[in-house]
Amino acid sequence: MSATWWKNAVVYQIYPKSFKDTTGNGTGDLRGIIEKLDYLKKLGVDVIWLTPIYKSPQRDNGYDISDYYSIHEDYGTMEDFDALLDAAHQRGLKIMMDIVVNHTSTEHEWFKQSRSSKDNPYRDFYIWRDGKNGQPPTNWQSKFGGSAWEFDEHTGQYYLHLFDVTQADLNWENEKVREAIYEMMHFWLKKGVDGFRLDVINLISKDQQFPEDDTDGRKFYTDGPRIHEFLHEMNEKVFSKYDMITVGEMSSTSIDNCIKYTNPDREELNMTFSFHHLKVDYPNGEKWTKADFDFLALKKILSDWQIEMNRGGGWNALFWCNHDQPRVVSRFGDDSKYHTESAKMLATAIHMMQGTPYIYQGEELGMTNPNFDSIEKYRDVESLNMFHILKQKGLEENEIIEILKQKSRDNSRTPVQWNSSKNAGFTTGTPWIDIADNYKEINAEKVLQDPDSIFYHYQKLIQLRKEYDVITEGNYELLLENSNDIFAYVRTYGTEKLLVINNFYGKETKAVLPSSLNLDEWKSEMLISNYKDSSELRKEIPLRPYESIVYYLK
Ligand code: TEU
Repeated sequence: MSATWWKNAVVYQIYPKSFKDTTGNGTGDLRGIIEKLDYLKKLGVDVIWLTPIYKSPQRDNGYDISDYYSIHEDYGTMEDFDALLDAAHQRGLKIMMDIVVNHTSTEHEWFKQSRSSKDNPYRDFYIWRDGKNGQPPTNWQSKFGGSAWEFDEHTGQYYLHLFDVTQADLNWENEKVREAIYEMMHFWLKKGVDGFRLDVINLISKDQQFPEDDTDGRKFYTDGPRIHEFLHEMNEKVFSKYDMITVGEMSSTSIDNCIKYTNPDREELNMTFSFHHLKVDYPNGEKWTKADFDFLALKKILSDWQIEMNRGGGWNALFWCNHDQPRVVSRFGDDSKYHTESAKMLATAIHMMQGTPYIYQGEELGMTNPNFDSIEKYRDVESLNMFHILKQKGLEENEIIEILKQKSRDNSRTPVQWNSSKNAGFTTGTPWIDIADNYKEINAEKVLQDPDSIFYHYQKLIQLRKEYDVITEGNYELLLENSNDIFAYVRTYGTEKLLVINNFYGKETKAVLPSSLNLDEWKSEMLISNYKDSSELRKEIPLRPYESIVYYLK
């Protein structure tokens, strides 16, 4: 296997809490994942990324870790984990762990020690500062709303938490913290896990002046002063010792930094998730408002990342969805009238780009946002915080619910719809969060029986990636840049081309291809489409609602 096997691998993300419950406690578990490995094998993915399964009070569904060395009891035991790892490896599937080291839970032993006194040896494991005239040390804001500093009466200082108040930021300036984290990483790698997804890893280096500005402070810790040094050290001390895959989750980053993170010469990470393309429905940067997406901005952002990352020798992680984002078919497609067509179109649009694709559980079924219509149905800490903050700002409850229906992270956290039986076959108990009520129409049992389903479309896209080098290697060029409904691009690798044409809307349209493509000089073959009788390649291609076609040219 080549050292860069991850370049044509496909990753499947599992959010264990909502995947498959085998005990009837309403929460998914590791045994449930084992049950479904053959299903994933059938889909054709190579790697499974598990969101955090460590011991945790679950304030942020496991992104608040209280012990890196044990498994959260609802998910099972370390024996179950070992069994999962074995069962996955037997099938040639790799397992990627989610590593959360920007912060720990305040229930972590390190924090308990740290909080206990100013001279405790663990005090400097976290970021403690004095207040200013009874106010927090800086105006920095938590990503989940409110100040990023929490006053702790016991020692009269504030600690930093960029996320929930129970997620205290670790002090990466402290070498002992770094050593303790590397040791923990070795523990999991020695067990045999195959890779890491590193949570908000570009936030770990804070500007030690702790300055203020007129925004939320993010520029003082995003891609911070020592970040590349820390990642290089992590690579040297840990990653370089194993054949593994690493992906960094990058909050509000830049292309330049992502090139640095992923250009192999720098020895930091293999690839990065960046989120700019998923902010095209945040008007003026504001997430908490109801808005349509800006299609031209979406094309431009994806294209810039394709072109610039390639030019700089970096590598993208490709994705539409994860456990923090709404369901893609509800967001950029049409989850009612053109459910299947638009779900397949979106899959093609992202899978034919350069990078390593990630499929989020249920995406291959076309799962939708659940449209939860009362606050009691929401579970996510960010959604619940924002509900109160928006209410204080004077919004009516029903207006806020409309926003949450579009933006809440719970949209993608409802249980996987396995079949049409009670609770969608997810659990025999009471699910920890409601199941979307369309599970009788949208479920795994159904898609597996239908050769034209979204599932088999994903399966085909994965197979194509294994067969055609141009998908992994080809240069990217955007076509029809100003089209308001078509997203078309061409990939070129030596004497091969891939032409990818997607109608992003529910109206008929026509792609008029530029003469610079010299279509007469190529032989073309249609590789995949989401309609039975799509047009052959020609200068003008008629497109039906959400029609998506890929041609291979040689
Ligand atoms: O998310 C980091 C992050 O910045 C987001 O995608 C976040 O959900 C968004 O800004 C909220 O508006 C990661 C995890 O994926 C997320 O689930 C965790 O809550 C967060 O880190 C803290 O660990």
